[in-house]
Amino acid sequence: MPAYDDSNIFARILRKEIPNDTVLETEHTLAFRDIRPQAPVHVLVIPKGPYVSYEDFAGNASDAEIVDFHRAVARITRDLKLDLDGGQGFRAITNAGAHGVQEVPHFHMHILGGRVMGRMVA
Ligand code: DGP
Repeated sequence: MPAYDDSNIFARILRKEIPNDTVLETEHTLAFRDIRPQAPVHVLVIPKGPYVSYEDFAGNASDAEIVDFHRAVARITRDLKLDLDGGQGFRAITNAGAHGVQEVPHFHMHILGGRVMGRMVA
């Protein structure tokens, strides 16, 4: 696992050095609109802790951080009417490392919705 580099753009957002369009903030999690949206709804959900990628977060974060993160994802899908009760669904993805084409080395989940997604292709 590469060392966490706190100069990345999401670390700067967490330090409030640059602005963001916040959707939800909880004790351990921040969610905000993607600056280059790929769908009518495109939200990034990040833990406040310094985790590089999904397996870093899932393997090393506390239970409280992991639960808080996933509850935040669920709440956002409900609040933005993407869930299967109030809406028509969504896609949640995370990119890791060079093969995953991860641009920002702070773990994040993309929540995409508001249109029919393309079929998943490698
Ligand atoms: P990924 O390839 O999974 O690392 O996606 C990184 C995403 O982060 C990409 O969709 C664009 C978004 N992004 C990059 N810089 C900023 C920023 O300064 N603000 C916001 N809101 N999003 C950003």
